Amino acid sequence: MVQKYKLVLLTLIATCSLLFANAQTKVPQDSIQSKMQWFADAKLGIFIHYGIYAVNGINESWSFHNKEISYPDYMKQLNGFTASNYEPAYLAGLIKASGARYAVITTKHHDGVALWPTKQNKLNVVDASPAKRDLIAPLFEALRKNNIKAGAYYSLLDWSHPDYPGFLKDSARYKVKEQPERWKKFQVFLNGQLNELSKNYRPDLYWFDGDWEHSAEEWNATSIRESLLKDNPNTIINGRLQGYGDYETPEQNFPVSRPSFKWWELCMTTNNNWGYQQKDTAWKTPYEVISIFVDAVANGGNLLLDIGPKADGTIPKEQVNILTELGKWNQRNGDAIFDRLGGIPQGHFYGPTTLSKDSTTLYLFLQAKTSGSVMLKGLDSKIKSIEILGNGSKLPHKIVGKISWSTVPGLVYINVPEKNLDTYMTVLKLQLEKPIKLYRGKGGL
Ligand code: H79
Repeated sequence: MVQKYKLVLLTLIATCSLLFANAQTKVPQDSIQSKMQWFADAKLGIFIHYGIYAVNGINESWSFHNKEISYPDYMKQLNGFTASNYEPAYLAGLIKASGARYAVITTKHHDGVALWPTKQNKLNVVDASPAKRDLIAPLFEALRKNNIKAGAYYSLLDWSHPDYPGFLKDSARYKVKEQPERWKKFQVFLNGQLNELSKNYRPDLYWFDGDWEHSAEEWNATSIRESLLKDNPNTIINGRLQGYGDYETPEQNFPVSRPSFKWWELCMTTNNNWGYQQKDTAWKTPYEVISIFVDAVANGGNLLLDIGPKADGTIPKEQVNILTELGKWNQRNGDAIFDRLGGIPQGHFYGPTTLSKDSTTLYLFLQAKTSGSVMLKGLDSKIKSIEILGNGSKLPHKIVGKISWSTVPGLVYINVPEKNLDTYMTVLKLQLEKPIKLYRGKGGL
């Protein structure tokens, strides 16, 4: 019995990762090129998982769904959700200081608790918690004052709604096919909430989640997309709308080979959980976050880095530290990141790289505290100058093994001194004479 259950779970997980890996957008990429430009240039976003789950410090929504806590006990957390120290201006300042250009907050997670005064039901922190106020409007305002794009995470599935089929992991309220009218009622609710978000908050980006419980037809994904774009033609929709989003969203899993998607974003926690959990002390170090960030950008993607405020709205000090250190690194090295392109293919340099849009500048990222002679293969462009980006010190280079009668370029060796290395990750800026040309052959003549 246990074996059988395990098999079902494994199959589910395999299907799920396949779903994420193969999610192919049905949106023609050329048609959205111009509205996607800020997103492509932004590179860093901050994800905010704020909700009643921070009161007990338990898994957001999944804890009752997976029956680690009863539904009534989970909902009792509403009484402890004060948001008494929630300071949107401070939060926006912290996000700004990290270097991020967009932020995405959970307006409603799978538990159905809205952080804005929705008129569709009473399950929102204004009507049902001591917070008693809209938490979305002041944050969006503070973000926009700082020129940061404001995104709304919204769970399509709602395990609290009486007309939503799914509830606990092993039970459902009903089947859509058997009670289509009841499903229609839920859709009216869902569209009502989206209409409120769209009209009153005008998100620059929608970050849907939970689409996997129903098909594109059942969600009426095309009509959701159409109506959001009718209100704001430039809004961006993430890839979790059963094929009708604009970009892909790998979650917690790091690509090894470069994803073929035109736009993608890795969403990742700073410890092992999305929301605040006191017992989770598995913090990633600033170096780890920075190197993961660089890796995503070098592979043509963005990083959406998560923080989970405590129930009162304060940000755990470890997360403040990560954002601050990341921001200081961006101050020194952001020229190699923001508004740039993913780098050259793997094999030329043993580390991540990025390129300027005109491809006359190549940036090389040195792992850990690399010093000494680093090598670049197959560069068929003349180098004008090389400097350490963070401090401007110029570095000489040497071309090794160039055979006069061969078209194969020589190897470039750059001597990186031990002094002047960045605290976390050093960047070399190579100014080329012309747009980059690479040799990608197998040697020989
Ligand atoms: O909000 C955070 C998480 O709560 C939420 N997304 C981030 C941003 C999230 N957690 N897990 N998931 C999304 C995807 C979960 C997929 C799985 Fe499954 C659940 C894999 C196995 C069980 C869904 C159900 C797909 C297959 C079965």
